[in-house]
Amino acid sequence: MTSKSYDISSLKAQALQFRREILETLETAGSGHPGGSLSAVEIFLALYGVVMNHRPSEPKWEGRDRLVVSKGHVTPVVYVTLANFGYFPKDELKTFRKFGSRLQGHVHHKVPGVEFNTGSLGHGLSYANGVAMAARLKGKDFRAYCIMGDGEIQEGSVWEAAMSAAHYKLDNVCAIVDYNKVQENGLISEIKGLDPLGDKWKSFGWHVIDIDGNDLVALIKAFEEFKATKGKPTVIIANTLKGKGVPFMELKSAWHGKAPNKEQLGEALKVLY
Ligand SMILES: Cc1ncc(C[n+]2csc(CCOP(=O)(O)OP(=O)(O)O)c2C)c(N)n1
Ligand SMILES: [Mg+2]
Repeated sequence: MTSKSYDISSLKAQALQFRREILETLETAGSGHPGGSLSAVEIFLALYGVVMNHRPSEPKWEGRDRLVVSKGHVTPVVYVTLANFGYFPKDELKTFRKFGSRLQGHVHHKVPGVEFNTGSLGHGLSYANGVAMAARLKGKDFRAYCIMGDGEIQEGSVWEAAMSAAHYKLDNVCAIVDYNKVQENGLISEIKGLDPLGDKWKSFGWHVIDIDGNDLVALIKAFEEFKATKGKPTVIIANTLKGKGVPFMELKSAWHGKAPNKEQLGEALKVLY
């Protein structure tokens, strides 16, 4: 099935609203990961709003496309997205990371809409491969999407999975690298550079699409190209900005895993774009 029709100005307004809610959720919790959540807002919005086949009222519907959030620490963007699409009440976001809440710091399958527990980086793509193989074996047309961080793909297990997907010609797998240029403790380019990243994936047998990953139209087009690509898996290298939308958080590893306090939240909401 092709993507749903969409209105770009309402999607952009929704992206801004997601960013606001991510920041508020983090401030209420007092901990969590803003940087890699803010960079990935458009990726999540494109997938849930336009690209994926899914039914919020029936999260386990067999025909659904599966999204594996391999960088499992970005629960603020995952839960804000799922709540906005009706997987659970929005009010529940206030319980994020609180004792007894199902909304914990890393994604968990007990939350409606979450496919697979992650948190230990480097495992999601193997799982997505399994989902894609299951679709093939069952003769179903659902697809597997897997979002990974740029720091995450320094893990060797990612490249083992990349080899497998190409070997089995899993054209129903789409990996998305949130190339936000920053990992936990600094810049990717200074810690362990990835470039030429597209060439690496290409040499592993993947179809490569390199785009501005904060551009909703570019993302939606890229996902269409994935759906039309046969005989090999697709990777979308989504060039984003860690902390996107809050200038004082942008490209700052200090905001990888730190919640804004009340004052910082107020400031962030004032300058948010
Ligand atoms: C196997 C493993 N090693 C280390 C960590 C700790 N850790 C959590 S997030 C993170 C940085 C990930 O960076 P990146 O993939 O670039 O994520 P993003 O920038 O999207 O937040 C690290 C090292 C982990 N969760 N799992
Ligand atoms: Mg990163």
